[in-house]
Amino acid sequence: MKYSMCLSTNPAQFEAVPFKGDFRQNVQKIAEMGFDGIELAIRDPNIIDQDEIYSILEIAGMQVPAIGTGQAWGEEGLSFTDPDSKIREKAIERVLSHIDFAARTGALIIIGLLRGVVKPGVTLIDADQWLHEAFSYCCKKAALQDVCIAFEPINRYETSLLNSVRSGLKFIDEIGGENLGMLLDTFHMNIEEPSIEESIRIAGDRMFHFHYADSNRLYPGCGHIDFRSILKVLHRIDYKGFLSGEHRPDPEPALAAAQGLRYLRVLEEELEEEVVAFR
Ligand code: LER
Ligand code: MN
Repeated sequence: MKYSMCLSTNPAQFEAVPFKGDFRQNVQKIAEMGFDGIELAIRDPNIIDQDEIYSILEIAGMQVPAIGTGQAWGEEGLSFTDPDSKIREKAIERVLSHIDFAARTGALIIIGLLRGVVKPGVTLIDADQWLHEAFSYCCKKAALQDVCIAFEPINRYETSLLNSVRSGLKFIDEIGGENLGMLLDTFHMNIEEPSIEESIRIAGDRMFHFHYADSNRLYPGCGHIDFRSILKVLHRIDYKGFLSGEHRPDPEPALAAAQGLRYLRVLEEELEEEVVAFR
């Protein structure tokens, strides 16, 4: 499997991004740990030096599998389902402003928290319509530059819209388009799915990206999620994307990232040995 680690280009309140702060130094650290890539969390592509970021990543030999957009919700309250049409428009514009840099880095664009929540006074019918319109529009624009979008089901405590993998799959089927797929996150699936393995199987090749964290959102091995059986299913469905670490930075970012990566790689080695022994 290919592994990446989440890194924010700007300060952010969201706790499950292990790396924030000095960008160059963090890229260096993540590369030295043996990750294959870096998932960037970018609040606003217009406030970062895209050329500098691109060159730091290129020099470090780090691929960029995905760009997270959730900080526009977390830091600025932008969303596709806000009752204020200006806020909805701003949220759509923000996604469109990610497309050029995503195309340049070969990254897909994650839309998770940016869907928003059903706010008081808004009907589910309205929220659903706004969501469909926003996704259809963003996906069409992204397709013009061969950029993919990954929709992330998020647990019920963070949003009232589209919590389960099944509801997410139905949603992306309604929108349609080759460039729209799913992002599955073990932390959310542990809360919402009857069986994480079965949900991964159902998503199959519609799964474009994957977030890992344990049940307590610490690095893998700290909670009760069965990563061995998850890795088995990922191998079985021949998942070719990245597994991206989106977990809390405890006890310390570099230690957490390195331990999580090591835990998953050891499990993969053990599974490989099992296959060899079985032959
Ligand atoms: C939020 O909990 C999350 O998992 C992020 O990936 C959302 O964009
Ligand atoms: Mn996630």
